[in-house]
Amino acid sequence: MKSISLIQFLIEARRKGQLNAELSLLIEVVARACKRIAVATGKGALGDVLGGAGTDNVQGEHQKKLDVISNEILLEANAWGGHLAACASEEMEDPQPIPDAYPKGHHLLLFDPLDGSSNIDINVSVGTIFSVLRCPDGISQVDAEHFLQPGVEQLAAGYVLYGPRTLLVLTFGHGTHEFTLDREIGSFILTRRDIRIPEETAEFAINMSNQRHWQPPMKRYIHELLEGSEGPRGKDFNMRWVAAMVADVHRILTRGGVFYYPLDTKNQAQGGKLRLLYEANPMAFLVEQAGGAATDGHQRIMELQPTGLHQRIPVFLGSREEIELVTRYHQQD
Ligand code: AFP
Repeated sequence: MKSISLIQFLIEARRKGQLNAELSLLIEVVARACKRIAVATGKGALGDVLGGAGTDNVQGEHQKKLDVISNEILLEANAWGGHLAACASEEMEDPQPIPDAYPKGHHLLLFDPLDGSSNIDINVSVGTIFSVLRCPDGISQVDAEHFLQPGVEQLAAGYVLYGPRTLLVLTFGHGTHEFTLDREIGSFILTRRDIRIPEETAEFAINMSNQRHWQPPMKRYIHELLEGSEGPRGKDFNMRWVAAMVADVHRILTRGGVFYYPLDTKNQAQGGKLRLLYEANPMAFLVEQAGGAATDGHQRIMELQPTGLHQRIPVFLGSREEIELVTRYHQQD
């Protein structure tokens, strides 16, 4: 089989008019930065990157050293290329402007530099998630409000999964595609084109320890799944939970399934657990481009109008039939 590198893939997409040179450069730069994050993640104790950084992020969460390192790598890599107007990170309160010394581009980049950071110290998969928006025209100084665009406005989105293999999964609105990092040659190589998520599934991902805190529609839905072949669903379901959204979504993009982080009494005051701009929107874009669905329990995630840079929402995504059912249960409530 002839191997196609990420760069070749992007050049071909440019020739087809699917993306422009600046967006293509942006994706290459993010991919290159993530190779460095993969190296840092892989070193573990040998690189002195395990454990806490001794700081809290904007959400009041304790930062791990690798959260801080990954954030720095992405900021530094994206500062000078001329493809960005500004960046926003889950780890920083305010957007980061491009330094005056460098040319400015037409794009806005949002990222969760290291998703699933509780997995770092136990050597389980973690990831980076990113989303790209167009910067509104005529802006001299980019503010948080310029990032508050609904997910349907995303030009590209993706994640890099640092697991036994380092994988980049990418969309720019023409399907969802997977690239595997060939560590010997240092390039991402196309390994799956046009990923499709099966419409039906018998596998779900949720943190069951929160069950008693859920709202009635969620309790009803999961109760019915757990009744298995003797219940109203008439089949047995399996459960998986990696506690890193990137890994859980990657399983869905590989063999189908659904991922849920519903509203519960613990996260209700914040509106949910997962961040709309750094996690929900990019994952919704990837999942929809692969034929799946993504809602907040009531409506399509990508149509939500963001109200804050660090806004959180409930997330339901994956195989279409299950997402339609769980959404119906919430809408009927
Ligand atoms: P961190 O990156 O702060 O560890 O959070 C990961 C995450 O946002 C998401 O990737 C997981 O699906 C989810 O949290 C796990 O949440 P629980 O720890 O509540 O299971």
